[in-house]
Amino acid sequence: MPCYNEAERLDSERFRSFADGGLTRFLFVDDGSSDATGSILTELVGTAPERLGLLTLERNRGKAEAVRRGLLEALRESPGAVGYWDADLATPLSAIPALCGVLDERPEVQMVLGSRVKLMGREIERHAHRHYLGRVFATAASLILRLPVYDTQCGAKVLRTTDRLTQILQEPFRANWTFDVELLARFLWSDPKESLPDPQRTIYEYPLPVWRDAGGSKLHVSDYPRAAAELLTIYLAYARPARREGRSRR
Ligand SMILES: Nc1nc2c(ncn2[C@@H]2O[C@H](COP(=O)(O)OP(=O)(O)O)[C@@H](O)[C@H]2O)c(=O)[nH]1
Ligand SMILES: [Mg+2]
Repeated sequence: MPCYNEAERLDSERFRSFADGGLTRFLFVDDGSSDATGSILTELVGTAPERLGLLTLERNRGKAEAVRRGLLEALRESPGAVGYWDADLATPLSAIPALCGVLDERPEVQMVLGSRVKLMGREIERHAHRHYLGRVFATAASLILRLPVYDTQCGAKVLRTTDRLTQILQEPFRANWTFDVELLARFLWSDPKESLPDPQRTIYEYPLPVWRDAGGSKLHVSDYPRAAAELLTIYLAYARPARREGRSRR
């Protein structure tokens, strides 16, 4: 759970009660917060230290690095799967068993991505401008990755523990807001020794039943140009044909 200045939004009780009943362990990463997040998390973790943990980054490193450091820390305990989840609980914690269930039912799947698809009978509540900007972004990401992926940016993902996962998390991400796209690019193309995974079998998008914009987002429309620049960086570093061919020849 990457947390940066979440004192206002963090719903400690929800985490406590969810952790109480289940198999999930939460590791909160305090990403150099300057508000009361650190003390709130310390208190929360103290109530159930066997199920809740805290990793404190001394200074603010951004969501991508907070997630990467948290995942590597979580992997040290060799769980069956790890994941990351936005602390504002825009995706409710109740989706965790559903995403993990996909890993249980489909042994070939290595990544389960929560996906915000506005279907009848679902509660996907996003502001219109974020929805449409998000669709443009998602289309660009899908072209770069050459995958029919609908939603790369939902902050709810579960990843099967594999050597490949540990390996692709070793280096800090180049991107910050769009690191999810970079994670997918690394998963697809970064290991020249192993055969490349078939994304249609190994990556699974799970249409969420509920997703509610929690408000208080730190991502502003003014960040979109930066997100676009990050996508270009990802394309140049991983996806352009010359890079991919170079990798497969190595
Ligand atoms: N904005 C921001 N969020 C961070 C940072 N580090 C970790 N996060 C976490 O990233 C998650 C998503 O943040 P949020 O502002 O809700 O972004 P959005 O939902 O994508 O609009 C939250 O759990 C944040 O606490 C950081 O440096 N900046
Ligand atoms: Mg949010």
